[in-house]
Amino acid sequence: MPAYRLHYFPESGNSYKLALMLTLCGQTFEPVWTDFGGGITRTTEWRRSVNELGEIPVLEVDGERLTQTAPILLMLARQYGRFGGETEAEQFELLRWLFWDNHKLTGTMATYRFLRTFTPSPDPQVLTFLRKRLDDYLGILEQHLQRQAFAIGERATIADISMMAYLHFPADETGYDFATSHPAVAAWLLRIAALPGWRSAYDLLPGQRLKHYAQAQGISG
Ligand SMILES: N[C@@H](CCC(=O)N[C@@H](CS)C(=O)NCC(=O)O)C(=O)O
Repeated sequence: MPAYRLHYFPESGNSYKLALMLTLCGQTFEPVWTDFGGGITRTTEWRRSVNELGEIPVLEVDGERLTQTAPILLMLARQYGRFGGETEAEQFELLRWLFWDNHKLTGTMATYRFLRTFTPSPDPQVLTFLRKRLDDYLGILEQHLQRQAFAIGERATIADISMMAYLHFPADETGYDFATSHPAVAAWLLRIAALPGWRSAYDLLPGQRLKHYAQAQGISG
């Protein structure tokens, strides 16, 4: 059984992707809380000793440090024979949604939520720009999920785990009430939450949290 150590911070949906995948595959990991808010991932020392890319999460597997959630999810899916593609066509679909998620959906939602919720005075024009792009991506996902239960068909895969991670956070963090704005996305989030062993990010990733500014500022959408 490999020994996993996950370098994370609780608000990191990217960390949650790996924590959830390991959990759904029946694995445990040692949580390594990282002071992202304090700027440690920007230091030369952290980049030299933990991740040259300056990013959380980092998954240590028997002491080997791995980064970038998409290839890690693909590796875990292969190793545990869970949530992967079973044919070449499914594998292609997985990669297609994982790339789209990293580039568009997660890439934009992570930045939007961080600015909106966890920084003291976000630039409204930047928020408006990001929100417009996010509305477009969420619309694309909504249409897709009106046609099928999960990202690549009728069963959950790592594409769903990757895409749902940032969308499952509370509405006062994401700025979206999906049940109202994107009902197919909301129903899909419930289907994923019904998977045996599913747990939320704040349940799986404990420790000191970032300051939540949006509540105090009364930011809505
Ligand atoms: N594509 C990367 C994204 C990782 C990422 O952007 N992580 C965030 C925290 S959740 C980060 O460390 N951002 C630092 C930065 O962008 O400077 C992955 O899937 O692992």
